[in-house]
Amino acid sequence: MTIEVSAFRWVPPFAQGYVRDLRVRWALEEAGIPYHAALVDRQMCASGDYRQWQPFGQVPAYRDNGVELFESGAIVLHIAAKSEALSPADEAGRARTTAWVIAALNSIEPYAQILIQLKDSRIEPLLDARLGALSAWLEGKDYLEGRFTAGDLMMTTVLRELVNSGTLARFPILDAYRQRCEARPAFGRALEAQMQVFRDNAPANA
Ligand SMILES: N[C@@H](CCC(=O)N[C@@H](CS)C(=O)NCC(=O)O)C(=O)O
Repeated sequence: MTIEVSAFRWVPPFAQGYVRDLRVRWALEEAGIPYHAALVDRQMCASGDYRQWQPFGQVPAYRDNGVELFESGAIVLHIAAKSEALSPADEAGRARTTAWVIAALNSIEPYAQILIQLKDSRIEPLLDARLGALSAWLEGKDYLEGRFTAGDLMMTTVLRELVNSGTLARFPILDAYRQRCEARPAFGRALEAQMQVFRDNAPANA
């Protein structure tokens, strides 16, 4: 079967280009694996059927021949296990890739989300400390581990959420890293695929 990835049929402009199916689309594009976007709306996400696929009623959810999954990090790691475009094949390299995917989701994203969603500036010193440490790690490197991996993919999707607030501009090494990763053709194809869905399904009054 063709891999299926759930994605919103439409979201307001501020969220377009940031919905987390982008992570999965990008991973599949890097791996050169075709997929089908299963478009959903809020009502469908609330249904019992969809919650059997994604227990929180969110996107993305994923299915292939053998596996049904939710959580973008788990999905991206699953795809990375299929493709050396996303992870070295050796055990040590795979483990480092996993560590950076989790670092993006667990050590950076929660702080970024508090700033973005709750607009709580009390988080700024904590977020800045994490971004400063990441910047020190990346100094003189193109990628987190010397080559592009799923860890860079996930980290980029987290960092790009900090552009509009001006936060990332204060960390030039991170901003240059984000732009380097976003310049990858696979990212461009993934972003365009998400945006095309929103253009095709824009409500008349949007
Ligand atoms: N931890 C989840 C988060 C997924 C998530 O937040 N999805 C958003 C879109 S970017 C969503 O579906 N929001 C609607 C909702 O939470 O009801 C993942 O990484 O897959």
